[in-house]
Order: sequence, then C-alpha cells, then structure tokens
Amino acid sequence: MQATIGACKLELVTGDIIRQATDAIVNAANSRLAGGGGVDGAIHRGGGPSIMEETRRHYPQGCPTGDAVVTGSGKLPARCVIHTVGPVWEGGQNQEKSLLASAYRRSLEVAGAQQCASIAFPSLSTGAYAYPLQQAARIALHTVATYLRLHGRPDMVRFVLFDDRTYEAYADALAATLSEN
Ligand code: AR6
Repeated sequence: MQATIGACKLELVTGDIIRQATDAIVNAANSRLAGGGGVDGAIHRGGGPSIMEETRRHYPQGCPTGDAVVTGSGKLPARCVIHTVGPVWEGGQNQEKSLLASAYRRSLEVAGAQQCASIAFPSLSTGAYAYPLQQAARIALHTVATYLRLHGRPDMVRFVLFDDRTYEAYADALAATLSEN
C-alpha cells in the first residue's frame, strides 16, 4: 500500500527491516542500547559487531525512551541505523502515547540531520514492549504523516511490517490517517 503526502511517499510493505536499502533503517532498541531480540537482534546479527562497538563508544549512557541516536550499519545495505526507544506498554497511563510519537518524530529528525532521503521503520513497541497494535499503528502513521506535511521530507518513509496481522493494522491506520484532512 502506498500514499503520497505532498511530494513524499509513504509505503507499507511486509518484510524484514534488515534487507531494506533505504538510507536509514530504524532499530527498535532499549534504553541501555544493550541489544536484544526482535528487530534489535536481527539488526545486530545482520550488521555485525561494528554497530554495537559504535553504540558503546558514542552512547555509553544509552538513549532515553522517546529519543533516537544514529550509528553506521556495518554489513547491512542501509547507510545508517537509527536506534530509537519506544515505550514499554504499562496500561496507557504512563505517557506511552506521547513517548511512542516522540520515538517516530525523533527518528525522522535524526534522519534529516544525516541527510537521509529515505527511511524504513519497523512497528515500534508492538513486539516485546506489548503496545496494543491498533493504537500503536494509528500513532505511528499519524505522527509520520504530520511530520511529512510539516517538513516535506524525507522523500520516502517505508513501514516494514513483519506479519500480515501487523500489515493489516497499519493499512487500516493509514486509511484513517489519510481521511483526517
Ligand atoms: N523486521 C521487521 N519487523 C520485525 C523484525 C524484522 N527483522 N523482527 C521482528 N519484527 P520488537 P519492541 C517485528 O520486539 O516491541 C528487543 O529485545 C515484531 O514482530 O522488535 O519495540 C529490544 O532490545 C513486532 O511487530 O520491538 C528491546 O528490549 C515489531 O517488529 C525490545 O525488544 C517490534 O517488535 C523492544 O521491543
């Protein structure tokens, strides 16, 4: 599924984030930047040890929830990896919504600072961090669409969704976001 927002392209695909040859790919990291499973495990396994070496050297203090930092991509086809930290779902009363929106926004800002024209996101927080999928998809697409309307870049944002259930939730959320105005 594809949409255009001004001159920008917004795409939804099913697939594996580590195979994307976009300028940036986004990692669903934890605040210690310590590595883990899911997207994080796949990126470090696929990219090799240079990514963790760089994170340790440049960000020994980690990365707060809702923020993002950048490293190289080791052996991966993308030019750089943006590590962002989505919130752990704790029932919705702990700033989860604004922290998830912030993770998407800060990733886009960091991509802009790196002159990235294209970026691929996974579905942040909806795996190990257990954010309810439909709500997370609405926040993800609303936040990205708002950013694109406001800034007119990057040229292309691709959501790389791992399974059909996640893809369907994002497709519904994209339709809802496009009908907002
Ligand atoms: N490509 C695209 N999507 C993927 C991939 C992949 N290779 N692998 C999994 N997904 P998660 P979170 C999907 O758990 O919820 C780690 O341990 C997955 O099916 O990766 O933000 C970190 O170190 C789900 O839909 O991220 C943190 O501690 C989505 O990506 C913690 O997990 C996100 O799942 C972060 O948890």
